[in-house]
Amino acid sequence: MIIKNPKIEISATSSKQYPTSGLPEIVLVGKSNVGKSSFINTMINRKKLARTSSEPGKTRQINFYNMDDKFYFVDLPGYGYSKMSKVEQEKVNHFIDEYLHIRKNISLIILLIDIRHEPGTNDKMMYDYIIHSGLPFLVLCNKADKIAITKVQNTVKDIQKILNPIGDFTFMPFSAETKIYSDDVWSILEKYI
Ligand SMILES: Nc1nc2c(ncn2[C@@H]2O[C@H](COP(=O)(O)OP(=O)(O)OP(=O)(O)O)[C@@H](O)[C@H]2O)c(=O)[nH]1
Ligand SMILES: [Mg+2]
Repeated sequence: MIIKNPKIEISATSSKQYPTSGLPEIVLVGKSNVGKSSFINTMINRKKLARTSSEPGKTRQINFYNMDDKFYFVDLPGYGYSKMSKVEQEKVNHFIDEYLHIRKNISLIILLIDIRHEPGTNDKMMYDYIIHSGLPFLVLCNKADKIAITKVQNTVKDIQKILNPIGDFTFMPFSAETKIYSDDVWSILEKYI
């Protein structure tokens, strides 16, 4: 899919500011620094629409990116940034929970996991939360460019075995850096728009 005019609609700091247009929302979740904001930029071929940083904890608001008035990419703050104070982390977690809990127009959740590491406690909690929500989701193992291409498929399988031993959900590799898997991901996303 080609997005002609992607734009930030609102950087929400409270649920009162969520858009009211009713468009479907594809939401990015994952730990801090895993590449949620980069994912959005890569999918739409823009370098800087969503703010990224090598320092974790960049995204503190809930950013709604309007994609040609067809759907939103929703960029959530990351969880598990160890240098953030406990109080600040609690605030972020509450903000994430609130969005996932009350928002009715979520059409797909994309959970990003770093392909280089086993899913951590926070990832497992988020995965369980998503399963219990009953919402459609997709797991992307990001930063695939950081490991040998010959190891990518097996590493994705290993991550899936930890989170989803039965293997009945979709886990795929991704690289926001090289874009090699973005066509495969678009063909899935199109079903939810
Ligand atoms: N090599 C590589 N680097 C990546 C990839 N995706 C993201 N990065 C880098 O990882 C860092 C964090 O990316 P962000 O997109 O800001 O991560 P985020 O999940 O939005 O982080 P928070 O907003 O802190 O939650 C940046 O330096 C990106 O350039 C990838 O697929 N490959
Ligand atoms: Mg971000």
